Amino acid sequence: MGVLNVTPDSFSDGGRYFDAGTAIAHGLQLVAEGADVVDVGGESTRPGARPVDADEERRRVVPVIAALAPHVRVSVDTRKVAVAEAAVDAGATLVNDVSASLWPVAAARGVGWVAMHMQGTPETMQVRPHYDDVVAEVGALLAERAATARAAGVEEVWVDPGIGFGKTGAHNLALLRELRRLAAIGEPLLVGTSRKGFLGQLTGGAPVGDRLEASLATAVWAMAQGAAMVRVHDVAPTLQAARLVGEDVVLQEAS
Ligand code: HH2
Repeated sequence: MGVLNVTPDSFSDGGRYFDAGTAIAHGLQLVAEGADVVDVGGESTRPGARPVDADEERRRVVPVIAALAPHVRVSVDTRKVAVAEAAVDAGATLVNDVSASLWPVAAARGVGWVAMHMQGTPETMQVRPHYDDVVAEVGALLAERAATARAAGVEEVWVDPGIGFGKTGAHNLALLRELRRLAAIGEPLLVGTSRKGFLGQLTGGAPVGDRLEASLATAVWAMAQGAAMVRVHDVAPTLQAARLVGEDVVLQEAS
């Protein structure tokens, strides 16, 4: 899943693809690099981000989704019913929902749904994240939401631990270490580590533009631990790294 942020303020690429034409061109580039899904978002959910008005968010994402949908599967990264509905009308077939609350839209429109775990809201989620057992608590919430969505008639449900969403570095690492427990929920697992802050902490303070290696390592780790999809900014390098590890053929040829 390639990330396409049509925002002025996303943490790693804010402002780069804010113009619709530039965003569409970048989306097509992600497709050329091999993305199976392009995830279009019009509201940053980085720590401390201010919510965006629904009309403004819709205005940002709809033209981009409409232009990309004939070329690739498009997901919409939103927390808002109105935006999700407009995105589906424009051609999106997957609702990527960091609030894990929009399953009724997916059920009503017959599209897929990603339930992502977040503690709190982006504005305050990193203030003092707390869990007694982060893996158990995240897993329980995701399992409960997935079951609710299935009961409501959603036929395609993904679960995502929400790396960095109300989690300390230690929480993120515990979740990554035990992804297999989340895969055992029985729904396909999506994981997003790309360029995130905890990778900066782990690499001795690498700035956001210097986290490719850490992003690749964690993406490959996630796939090896059962993730069915990873959400990344750098599609071509991720695909190359994934193929190297995933295809026995390549390793056999090299040995
Ligand atoms: N991470 C971000 C946004 N959406 N969706 C899912 N399912 N999983 C994630 O880990 C996830 C997500 C944050 O990354 P980004 O979109 O690059 O930044 P911003 O929120 O600042 O736009």
